[in-house]
Amino acid sequence: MATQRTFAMLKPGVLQRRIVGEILSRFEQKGLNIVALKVMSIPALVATTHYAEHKGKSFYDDLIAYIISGPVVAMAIEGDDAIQLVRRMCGPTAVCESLPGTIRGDYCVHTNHNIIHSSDSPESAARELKLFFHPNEIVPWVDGNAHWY
Ligand code: FUP
Repeated sequence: MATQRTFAMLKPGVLQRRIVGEILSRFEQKGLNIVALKVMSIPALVATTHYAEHKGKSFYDDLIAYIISGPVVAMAIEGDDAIQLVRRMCGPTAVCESLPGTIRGDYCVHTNHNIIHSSDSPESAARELKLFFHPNEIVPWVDGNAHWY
């Protein structure tokens, strides 16, 4: 197991639904460390950079419009194998494939509003953390109970 840092983002609507705390609790209870956290409106340039791989796809314009339509909660999460672990906790992109017990499986029914993003590889994590956070906004910390999880 290697300690990794990943990027995750609660999408527009999560703040309004007042379920931010519930979702953050899942990461805390799992034993992962939240090392950066902020509420922000995504600038259009950041949105198009973040989702550049989808440019030209049928859902792209709606995706950009949605992601800049309201505030998001951006975070950096650290822990052993954090990138794959957080992806698994989120569930698959298509909500109909997201099992109960996953965040997408428990909190949404529409794939285009699938409430959370998380990085899918070490390369994506590095790129996305740099896009959303200034280095001094990421504050690693040590959990004295880490060996119990
Ligand atoms: P993910 O890595 O799980 O966030 O998924 P993708 O990068 O493939 O997709 C990014 C976002 O585009 C999804 F979260 C939702 C949206 N999307 C659609 O609306 N329709 C699709 O068919 C695929 C993705």
